[in-house]
Amino acid sequence: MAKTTKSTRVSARTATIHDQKLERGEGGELHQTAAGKASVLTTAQGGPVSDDQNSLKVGPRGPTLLEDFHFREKIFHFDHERIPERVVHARGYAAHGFFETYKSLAKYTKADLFQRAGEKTPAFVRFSTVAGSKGSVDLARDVRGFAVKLYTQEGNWDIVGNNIPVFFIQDAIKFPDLIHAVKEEPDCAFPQAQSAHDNFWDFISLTPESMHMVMWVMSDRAIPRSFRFMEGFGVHTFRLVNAKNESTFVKFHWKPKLGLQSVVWNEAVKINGADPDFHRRDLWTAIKIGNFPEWELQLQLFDQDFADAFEFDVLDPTKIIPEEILPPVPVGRLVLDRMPDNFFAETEQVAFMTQNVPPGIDFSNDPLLQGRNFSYLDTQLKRLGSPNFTHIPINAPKCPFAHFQQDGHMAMRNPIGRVNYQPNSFGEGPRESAQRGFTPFPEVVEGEKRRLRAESFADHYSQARQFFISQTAGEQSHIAAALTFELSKVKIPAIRERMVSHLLNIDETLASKVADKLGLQKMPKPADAALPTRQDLDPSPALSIVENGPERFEGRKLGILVTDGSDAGLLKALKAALDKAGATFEIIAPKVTGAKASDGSWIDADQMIDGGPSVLYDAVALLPAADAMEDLLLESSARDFLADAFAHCKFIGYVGAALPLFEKAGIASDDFDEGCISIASAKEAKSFVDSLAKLRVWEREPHVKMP
Ligand code: HDD
Repeated sequence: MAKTTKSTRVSARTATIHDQKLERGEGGELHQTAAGKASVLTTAQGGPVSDDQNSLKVGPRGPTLLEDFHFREKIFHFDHERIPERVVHARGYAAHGFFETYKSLAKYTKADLFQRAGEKTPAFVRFSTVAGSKGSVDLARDVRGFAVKLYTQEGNWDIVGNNIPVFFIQDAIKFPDLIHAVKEEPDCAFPQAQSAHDNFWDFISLTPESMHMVMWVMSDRAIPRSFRFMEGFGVHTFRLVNAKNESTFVKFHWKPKLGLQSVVWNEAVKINGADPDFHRRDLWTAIKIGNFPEWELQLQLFDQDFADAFEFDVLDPTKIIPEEILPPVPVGRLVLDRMPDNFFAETEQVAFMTQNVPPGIDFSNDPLLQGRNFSYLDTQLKRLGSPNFTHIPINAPKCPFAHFQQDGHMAMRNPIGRVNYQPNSFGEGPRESAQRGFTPFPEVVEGEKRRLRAESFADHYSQARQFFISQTAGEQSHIAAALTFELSKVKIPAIRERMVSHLLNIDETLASKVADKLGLQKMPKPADAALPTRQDLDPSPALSIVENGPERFEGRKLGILVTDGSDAGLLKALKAALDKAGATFEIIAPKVTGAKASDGSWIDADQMIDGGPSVLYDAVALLPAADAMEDLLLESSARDFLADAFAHCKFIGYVGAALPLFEKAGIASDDFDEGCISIASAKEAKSFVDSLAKLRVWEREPHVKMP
């Protein structure tokens, strides 16, 4: 007996090192100390645990005993840690914040959150990609989900939108087909998080209604630089309903305060390798350092007369109302200022549902929206496993609530007392309120019960063309390149040709470019169209990313490459200018510990050159010392750092000593343009930072021939 006790103690000591602990020093650095005081580890039942390193065995070498309830509870719980990932939008990242109303909208809606200027409503927002699994990469070419939960005083309101204002299909009954087609092919189970494969383009090329959305998805909108720099859209037409029961149609738009920005495809591919968590790290870091992302809620408001006169059906989710025709009105701002304490508890378990609307917000008859209103409730039951998913704190309303729903798996709160029904004559429990309760807008509807698509939904190409002609020349070339890339991954030539036949109905030059790049022997006939493409729709500048960029470099990040001997004064000036612009930076050095500056001070590095390629930054500055160049020129990652920054049309600040690196990167002095800026003094460092607001030197693009 004594022998067993002794061996158990010995193995506990050898299995793990208990007496070490990392603590923060005065400068915030972590270093190792002896263990501090910790609370006592318990089982889920609250029982204190004596040994969490060794299962209960007979003798030191087993067998293990079934009576070890702590071991069994621990493993049982681990075995059940996973829940089904979302069938779409599985990969997501969320943050808490608030929505602040600018001024009362009582004229249009009785929704409580819009009644008082300055009213703050708690918010939780989840951004996502659509096609990939939970563990896929952030920079997939894909739509981004933009789901907003507002905890209003009259119940939760979910605006479950995307960063694109239209959708692939007009009727929810097609959603399973669309998603089956875009996800991994079912026999081989690849490609992951990519639309570049036969099944997707087969479905799309057989679904002309998707053409407008295809233009958006092939544009740089599908590879945003950050969640913080993208728009969000409610997509459908909804209704606002006021206290007099009058209805106004509405479309919801979230406009990022810091302007729009995307990356280029070649960059996206490299970011996915260098930092698959690029978007979530960006949001996490921005919020942690107090750069709270902000969007303005803007509404497109219109009445039935406008809807009747507008050239497309406002119930068709493949159409927009151009902002130049119906300017959106700012009504409030959304600020994200806190990360969830735990990813699973909040980001994973949050349940968004289009049917969550407070009194004063109502649906339209958009057939996609009507179908979504069924799907979201259903999917939460599957995913979260119980009708009591509203008991999970992230899903619970923050306003008072009372109902008689009871029991079921994992019930956290049941009605208290005898009465669990109404009406009752005990005078207990909640009752309906005709004044406060949700009442649908009393729209009169009639018609034959049939499976039909409205004639007014039949034009599939005019707005696709309008989107295309609203882009800058560079943006148009990105769309052509994206289509070519995607279709080059399609193995069946007939599918490629079918797609080109649709492009012919959108823009002939675009179709020719894609056909040429794909090596099509002869041009197919244009696809049959129910209606001819309208050539008279004006371009809408609001649809271009480049035209809607930021005014400053604010919220962006400069990558600064240093070596031993880098000019300390220049670095200081650069940092000060960035700080003033509201921008951040990372230091990249040959060694991750950092480098010794010209004045002997130490420069802490954030990244080693291999770990900090220039694709992770919005612009770069090269501050190497002449003495360090011989070694730096041997580093292929230093060469790539510059070559990529140049090819991706980024601004490059440099000191004279860095010039040999340009040569090594294949950039001749003749290639230098307005984006290659010498920074020899503090003054020049400041003007370099001022020029960064433009973000990219697109004029360079035709010369670097990016794909
Ligand atoms: Fe959906 C999730 C956005 C059409 C069925 N959808 C989901 C999410 C977003 C959207 C942002 C993720 C929410 C989160 O972060 O948890 N979906 C859209 C938009 C659509 C759209 C903007 C078109 C305008 N969706 C759509 C249709 C259906 C669904 C037509 C089904 C008929 N969507 C779902 C779903 C999901 C979902 C299966 C998966 C996980 C979830 O709901 O909670 O119910």
